[in-house]
Amino acid sequence: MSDFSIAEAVHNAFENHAIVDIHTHLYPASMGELYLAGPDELLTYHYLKAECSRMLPEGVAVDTFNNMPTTEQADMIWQQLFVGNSSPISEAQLGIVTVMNRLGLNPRAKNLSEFRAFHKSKTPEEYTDMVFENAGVASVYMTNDPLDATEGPMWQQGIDIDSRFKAVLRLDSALMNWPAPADKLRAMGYNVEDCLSDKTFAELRRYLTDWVQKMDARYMAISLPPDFAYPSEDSITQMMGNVVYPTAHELQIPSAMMIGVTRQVNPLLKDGGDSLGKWDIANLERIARDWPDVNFLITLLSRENQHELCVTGRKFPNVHPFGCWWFLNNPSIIREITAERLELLGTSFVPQHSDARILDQLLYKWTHSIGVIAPVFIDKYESLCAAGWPLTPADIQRDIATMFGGGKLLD
Ligand code: FIX
Ligand code: ZN
Repeated sequence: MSDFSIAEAVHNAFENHAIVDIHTHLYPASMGELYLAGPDELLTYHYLKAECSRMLPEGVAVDTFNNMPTTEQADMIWQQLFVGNSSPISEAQLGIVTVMNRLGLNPRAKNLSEFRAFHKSKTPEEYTDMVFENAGVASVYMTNDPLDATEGPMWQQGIDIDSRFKAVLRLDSALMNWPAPADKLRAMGYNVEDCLSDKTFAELRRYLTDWVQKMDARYMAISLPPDFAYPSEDSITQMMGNVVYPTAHELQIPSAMMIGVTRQVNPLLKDGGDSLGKWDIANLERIARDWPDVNFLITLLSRENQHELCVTGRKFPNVHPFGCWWFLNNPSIIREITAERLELLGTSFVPQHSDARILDQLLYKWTHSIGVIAPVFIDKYESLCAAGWPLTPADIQRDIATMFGGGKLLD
């Protein structure tokens, strides 16, 4: 047995450590319309839009609701999912309640006027400082896309980025559904061809290299469908094998693959219309084997892929599981995934990322995750002591700081 309270030491370790959040869709205030915060953006998060699409007032059609102006949509979501006649008990609904409580607001308010007034009372910079401080977050990794019509010009013109926001080069828009992206890339000066030629691959490698350097991107990321196969003649596989993995190897930065998303299964729900599927993890075995010097950050969207991802991590040291992504970011599943990862991988993984899109979400996504993850760590440390290991609070602080500080690959 230990001569100190393990539970207290674990809670202190989280209290004393400011989190590095390695995957989000957050942007600093300097990025203008990309910076999203406050009640209207929070309430119209696509998780809540999807849930409200199931509980609309009589006579309101799903596509009518999903096409409403943001403020009107936020008011309807507030009435249907919070004021209405059922408890806000889903994870996304609970999240809003947590955010409002942490901001000192009344979650049973009849409307959003108090929250809107509170949000308006602070500048974006003040709001950012308050949320980072209150959430215990040190830094967040963004999702950056040079081909995005709003974001691309910001980088071209030069922009000041708050040092708490780290860049990540996102590749979906440049590599998926080839040759759809070709015109945009040519307009940026990359002489790609519509066919998958060596010239196209070379120009795309130049695009990746240029933009990793321009953004000081810490890794490259792409989301891939459950039928992504390697090897294969599919264009996306050709892109990964001839462009992404060689560039990751040359620049010595991780390649993050987020696999299992089926985009727009219901387009009526817009950004809430994506779903999931199970991936054949034998593809990862082949990728990791073919590219032993590339570090792969991997998060999979299907619960059924999680145990085999842990086993694949045991077989390939360059496979780095991270986070409980999207439909897995729910307490019952976070608990299960974290336990099996500790049992199979020890501390060699990154337990969680927030995937936050709206700044205020940091206030609930981390509170809820740590509330579930901490007891799993407490249980494992108690087993370690029972096995006879003379554990110290410093050991626990070190482990938490590493695993929630970006892991071995990121800082
Ligand atoms: O591909 C991604 O980065 C996903 O996380 C998003 O597309 C998704 O909408 C999301 O934010 C899930 O939490
Ligand atoms: Zn994401």
